[in-house]
Amino acid sequence: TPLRKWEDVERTVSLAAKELPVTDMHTHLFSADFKEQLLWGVDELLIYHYLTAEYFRYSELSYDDFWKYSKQQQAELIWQELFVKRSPVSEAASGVLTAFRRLGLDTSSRDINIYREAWKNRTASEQIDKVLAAARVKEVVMTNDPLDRSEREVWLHQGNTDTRFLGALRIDALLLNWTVASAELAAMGYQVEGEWNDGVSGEVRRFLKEWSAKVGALYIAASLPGDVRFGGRDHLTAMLEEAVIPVCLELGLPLGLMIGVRRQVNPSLKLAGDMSMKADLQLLEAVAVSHPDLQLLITVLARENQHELTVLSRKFRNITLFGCWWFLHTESMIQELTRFRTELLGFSYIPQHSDCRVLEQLINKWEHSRTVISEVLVSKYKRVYESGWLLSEEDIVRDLNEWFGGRFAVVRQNAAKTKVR
Ligand code: REL
Ligand code: ZN
Repeated sequence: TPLRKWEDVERTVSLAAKELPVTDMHTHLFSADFKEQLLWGVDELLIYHYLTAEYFRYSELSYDDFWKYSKQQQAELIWQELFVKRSPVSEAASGVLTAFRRLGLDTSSRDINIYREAWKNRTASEQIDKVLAAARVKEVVMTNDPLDRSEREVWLHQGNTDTRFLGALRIDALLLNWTVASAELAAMGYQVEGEWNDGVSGEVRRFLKEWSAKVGALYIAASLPGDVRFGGRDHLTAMLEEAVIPVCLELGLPLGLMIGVRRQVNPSLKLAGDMSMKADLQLLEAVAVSHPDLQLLITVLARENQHELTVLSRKFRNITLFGCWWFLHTESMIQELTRFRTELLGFSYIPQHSDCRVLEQLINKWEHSRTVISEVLVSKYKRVYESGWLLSEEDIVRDLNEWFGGRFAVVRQNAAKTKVR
């Protein structure tokens, strides 16, 4: 039934955007099977690398001294600097409060121990249930790197038993650090020593197939710096052409590329020391045009590349852009990006992923994003409504579902068409 009153359209959108379940297609979270690799709780929230970086804007402590402290002590220092000495207004700091509040904590206290106390007796599994329910996240895609020994151990034993957590095979080292990757592959029993040749690429393909199966990968992915190019006689091109792309096509999996990170501009900041850089989208264009059957899930980190990527997506139906990544995951950037992406692509993209590293962040990252997505959609519907087009609740739910998981599923279905049985 059509909603005749504009107020009803507005209300329906805002309710549906709040309530509809989402698939979070890129996170750094793990299921409880991964034990301490699943980060959750008050101290982990506070030492999130986004907040560590903000802490050093104020603190005069040396980096070395900070890193010598325990996680609890680091969390206390950050709490003091970012929540007590001044108000927590940044995206990352205010996000902590959103998560606390939605999980039922009384956020009027400035005493960190009150918050710690509240979750003291929780188990990881209980917290996962509470968080997924509060965030209305139905599926969480992990980032799975078999070259990481502690993660590999889990996969070699019980693996992941929680069906709400899904796998994605991460291959940064294969593309960017072959010295390290080949040593690790050799340690796992793959014959990759010596020159790059057909035998070596065959072994890499075997690794990719075996481990995609083991982690139940929905896609294969990597983050790349902005200056890598495709098509020359370099390692990255050979790895993509001879191993990664053929395996994606054979298994029917999309390739995810996250482009535009400059790692470790300040190594003293550790995980917080990475920077964004403007990317040369030649790589993406060249891969898209030479492999029309390969589905590409793409996000770029530089704001300067956003318009170009959106336009490029219109040219290639095998490119699906996703998310407002990292430094773009802020209220104003999500607003800007979602607005013009919708203007150029309608519903044919994935507006957001969370990139969470700490479980409870699913709540704030999705709540803040849902609000912006809802505002943008309302403003776009407004024009349609004023042209006399009537929207029903079913239309609204259908449209939002396409953004909240439908598009991601379509990309995977399209990728599966090349699967060799
Ligand atoms: O997947 C990636 O490469 C990045 O998202 C991460 O490296 C980054 O540290 C993450 O926490 C950003 O949100
Ligand atoms: Zn990430």
